[in-house]
Amino acid sequence: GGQKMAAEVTFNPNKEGEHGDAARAPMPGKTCPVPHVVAAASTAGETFASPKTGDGVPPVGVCPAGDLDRVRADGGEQRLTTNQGVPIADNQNSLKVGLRGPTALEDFILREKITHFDHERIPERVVHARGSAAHGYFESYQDLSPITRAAPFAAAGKRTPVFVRFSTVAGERGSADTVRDVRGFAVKFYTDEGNWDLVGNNMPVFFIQDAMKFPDLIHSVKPEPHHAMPQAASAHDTFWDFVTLMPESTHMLMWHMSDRAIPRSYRTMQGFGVHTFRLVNAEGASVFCKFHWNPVGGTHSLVWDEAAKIIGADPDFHRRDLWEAIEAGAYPEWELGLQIFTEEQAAGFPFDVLDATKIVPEELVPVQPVGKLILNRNPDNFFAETEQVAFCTAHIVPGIDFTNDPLLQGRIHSYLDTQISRLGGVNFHEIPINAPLAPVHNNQRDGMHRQAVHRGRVSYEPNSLGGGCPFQAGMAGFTTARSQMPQPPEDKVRGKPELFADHYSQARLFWISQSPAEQAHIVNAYRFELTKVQTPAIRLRLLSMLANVDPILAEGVAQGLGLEVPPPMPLATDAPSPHYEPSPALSLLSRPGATGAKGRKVAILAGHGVDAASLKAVYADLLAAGAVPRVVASQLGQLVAADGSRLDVEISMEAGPAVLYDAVIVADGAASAAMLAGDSDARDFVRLQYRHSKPMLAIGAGKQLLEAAGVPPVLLDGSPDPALWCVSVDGLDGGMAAFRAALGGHRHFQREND
Ligand code: HDE
Repeated sequence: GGQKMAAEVTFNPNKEGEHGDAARAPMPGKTCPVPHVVAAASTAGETFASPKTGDGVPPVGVCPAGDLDRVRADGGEQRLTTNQGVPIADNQNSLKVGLRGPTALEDFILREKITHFDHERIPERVVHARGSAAHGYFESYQDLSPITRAAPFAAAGKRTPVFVRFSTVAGERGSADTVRDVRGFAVKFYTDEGNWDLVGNNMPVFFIQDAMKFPDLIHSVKPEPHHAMPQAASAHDTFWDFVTLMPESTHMLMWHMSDRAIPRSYRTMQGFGVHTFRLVNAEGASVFCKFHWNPVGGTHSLVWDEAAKIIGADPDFHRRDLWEAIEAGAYPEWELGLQIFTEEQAAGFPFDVLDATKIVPEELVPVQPVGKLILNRNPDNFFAETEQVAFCTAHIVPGIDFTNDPLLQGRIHSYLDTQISRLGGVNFHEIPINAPLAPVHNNQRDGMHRQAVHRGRVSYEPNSLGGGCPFQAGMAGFTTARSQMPQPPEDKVRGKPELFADHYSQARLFWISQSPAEQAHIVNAYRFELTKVQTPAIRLRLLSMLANVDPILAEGVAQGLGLEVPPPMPLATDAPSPHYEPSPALSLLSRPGATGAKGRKVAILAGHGVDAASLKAVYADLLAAGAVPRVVASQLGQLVAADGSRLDVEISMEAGPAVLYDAVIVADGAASAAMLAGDSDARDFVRLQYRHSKPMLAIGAGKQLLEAAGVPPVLLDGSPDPALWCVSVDGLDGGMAAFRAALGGHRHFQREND
């Protein structure tokens, strides 16, 4: 055994030439053998293949965003050079005057390397700094040309390459994924007529109504400026001070306190364009439109205790989930839905469609599915693609147009502007991930880092020396939609339309549309956040806001804070507030998803003496269902099963704690169960699975662990737990069928009693 191990360990063969006189003559360029992935693909990888994380090698010849081969760099089987292509003999030692002497200033190799390193970082995004992205495509279900001439919708089955970046908002680039926050959902369509960026969020409304307030909002949520705390959290005084002084944020706060703010995965959250946009057809006729992305896997979230623990267990939880799903071929999918309505219809709504704190309820305007989004390729390089991608709301294509939403109007300016400092100048559109597939021809010239080499002497228009080229596209080009309603002339004014003053009726609509479990989570989230707030007056102000939403909500939060509900905050309008019926579409439970157990992670807890046959059977069963089983034990190595066979442990409970799995199975085997029952890690594991309302299955003796952990088989009211099964090996088939069904569904919150 020892000998076999030693043979597999690789050592650095260059080390021997680094010391003393041997260092005067460079070694003849020995290299370690390039890892086996070379054989598997034509490009050599720098990482070792792993079935869990992928081999890091781009799939050869698949590049939906056009041919990036000209910019792909790969050092496999190449010699080391400087940035000028000069071969480097020794990458270990700086150039010294004698072995113990000072380093020479002329060591341009050292200086080039260190200088480049010193400038490796670029400014992170001021918001949405933490993100993960993937390539894929959008496929239109039908020809939508009667309503829009936008290229992606030109024909049924038409595919448009996309690059999609998901993000949190408040945290810095290195912050954790599962914090309570809004998630960005930004889609770049590389269309035939240029790039279209739909820069949305996973919630359909926003905190503020006017771009003027955005810097204030973000300053309030970011770490407080004197001590730079807390990181990636809204649970602090400045945020709640600001939003409770801005009653227009009430509706968005309901979403922000809901489970939407702690998604299970990027794959299981909706996306929204938020603003009302316009769709324009070739005749110039336009309709209003709201964009919805609905995940095929359904809408699933974490619970707060779990999300908080995942921050420690795996701060990259969402990034890893997205990466692994794509590497495993379980491509995330969303359906694009449109809510389409006319200006005349909009004029009759009880809210203003230019107000980004309002939704258009699906009962009022149904969501029509028009296509699907599939993410099927991970980036080759995080920095080059995910970090350098520049989304801009100003990037629209013929067939899409803005509305006068004052939040959107401000964004049109902000996104292009911010790239100039973040990406170092006005030529960020030439960075490969940002470059459109459609050709670019204009008379813009020069600027920092210009890549294009423009030919000829003409860089103006009109010109005769260049034959008048590039020429105006005329009707084939981008034109702005005309309003279909007469627009009276108006004075310049700083203000808002009257309907913007209704701050509460849609917050109430959201509240009354939630299931009891979701309502309880909202109350608990407010309680948590406001407990972290240190200023009592801010807590009271929040309660006075909630008193305008719903008495049960206000009372629940007040109780949690040990306060009485104060009188409601004065309303900003005397107009009677519109009445809404509950909208089932607003509950996460309305979308269980169509992908079942696929991609769900299952821990199989086992110890020495495990029953190997039943463990292997459930493992195979889960794999066949597309789930991701893992044998989890006290430590790595092999388990000696009851029948004397050996089983590999895949991860320990220390490295793979309960919060990282969607469900747990406790394996059979008397000795195994006794070992687990005596292990406090194992007891904690099943307690947390229980507390987080996840499916649990104990096979045979495995039940002993649940008993030792005090996990009850019945609910408080005495009824059987709907997602906990103790089965004998004989009853395993039935137990697994029930377990698999539960795995694909929503959590069983009946267990929760706060
Ligand atoms: Fe953004 N936002 N935002 N935002 N936003 C940025 O642009 C801004 C807003 C959203 O993955 C910045 O490139 C203003 C709403 C996403 O790269 C910046 C206002 C929505 C992303 C900016 C808003 C969003 C950003 C920072 C109010 C949902 C990440 C870096 C007027 C519809 C995109 C950057 C990515 C990023 C400004 C409000 C979504 C500073 C001024 C509403 C998904 O330009």
